[in-house]
Amino acid sequence: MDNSILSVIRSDFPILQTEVYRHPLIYLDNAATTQKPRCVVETLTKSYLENNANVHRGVHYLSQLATEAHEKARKEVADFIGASSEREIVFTRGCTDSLNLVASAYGEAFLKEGDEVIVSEMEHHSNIVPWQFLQEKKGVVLKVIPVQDDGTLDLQAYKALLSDRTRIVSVAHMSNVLGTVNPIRDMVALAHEAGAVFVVDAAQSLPHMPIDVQELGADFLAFSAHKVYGPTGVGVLFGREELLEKMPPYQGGGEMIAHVSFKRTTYDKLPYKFEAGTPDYVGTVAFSSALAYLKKIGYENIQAHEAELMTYAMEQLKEIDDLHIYGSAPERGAVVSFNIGKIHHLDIGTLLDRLGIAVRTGHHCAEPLMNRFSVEGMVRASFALYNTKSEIDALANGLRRIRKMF
Ligand code: C6P
Repeated sequence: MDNSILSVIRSDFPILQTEVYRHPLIYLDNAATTQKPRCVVETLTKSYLENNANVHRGVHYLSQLATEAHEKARKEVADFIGASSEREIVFTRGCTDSLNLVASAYGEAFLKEGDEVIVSEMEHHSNIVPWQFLQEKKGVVLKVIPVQDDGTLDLQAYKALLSDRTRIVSVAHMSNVLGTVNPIRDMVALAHEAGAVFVVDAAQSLPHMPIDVQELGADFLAFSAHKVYGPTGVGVLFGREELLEKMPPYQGGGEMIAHVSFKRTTYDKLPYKFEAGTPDYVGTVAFSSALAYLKKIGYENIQAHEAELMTYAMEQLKEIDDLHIYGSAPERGAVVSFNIGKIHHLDIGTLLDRLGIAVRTGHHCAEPLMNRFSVEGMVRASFALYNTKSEIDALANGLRRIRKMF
């Protein structure tokens, strides 16, 4: 990306001007959460200052304004990911909540003892633990696609795991640790041949690549707004209408009902059946600002810029003695995890922080993957559309200094 364009983009993110211990902030923890452009924060503020009323409840002016904005945001999300209609977009609290919704509601209704769920060894805990609940409650069998040394999934093993007992396959589109982008379309086709439904965890992919749920063939797809330049507290579950229609509600309360009586309660239509309680209608509208911002920049520009950053980062990191990068998948997003010799990942993260460089350290909520690579933790640098090559230089210089200290 041209430097002048990049500096305009950076000026949209006021937080990037922060100083940390007298160093300019270098924010390389984007896989945990991205920073927010000014337009998103302004939408949040404007909604609270000018447009705040509970949605779907009031006949009054403000409630109608808020409802219209919230439902428009839903339509924009549907269009953004190629859903057939707004009825397929359930607003949740985040990707974790979305995955729990599928596991709980679909699992509760359609899975029984001995049925099989397939996940992969590179999953985030959010795509493991909800399925383990079903293991405990219902005797569902959890099967795991192994990760190979290069950080790709073993697709032969995947094929062998599929059986006529497979009911669900739930896999990350992109690993939050290795950056590996999985061949979801092919994996979906195989799952469908076996008669299973496919859940895509798109928490890490949507910030970096356009997603079309029809093209992927996904039955369900989950993500968080806060990783896509949007606010915290908002997530999305896309679900094919016919599946959502068949599923029982996830939680009970206001919003999700048609009629309540002590004799019999009936539920609202899609997607409200799955949205008990007051939704974060301010957050959803701010999320639609984030999506508009992404569209304005254009995924093609984001992808080109991030690919350039990744190539540069790999070149720089490979120059550092004893630095080991985990995974080398040919298809990978803007995330790189590594260790340096025997230096503890936490020490590296803490020392980088003193230089103003924010990275994540630890198990990255992917303990099985850490076990796979026989480590307790890793250091992770993850990039976004506003990062620069000079920030990568600062990271590499910082790492060289740290290596010398031990
Ligand atoms: N990963 C990371 O630093 P929530 O916390 O609900 O917004 O997203 C959960 C989640 C699900 N799947 C994947 C692949 C993820 O990476 C995450 C969140 C962050 O890697 C925070 S742990």
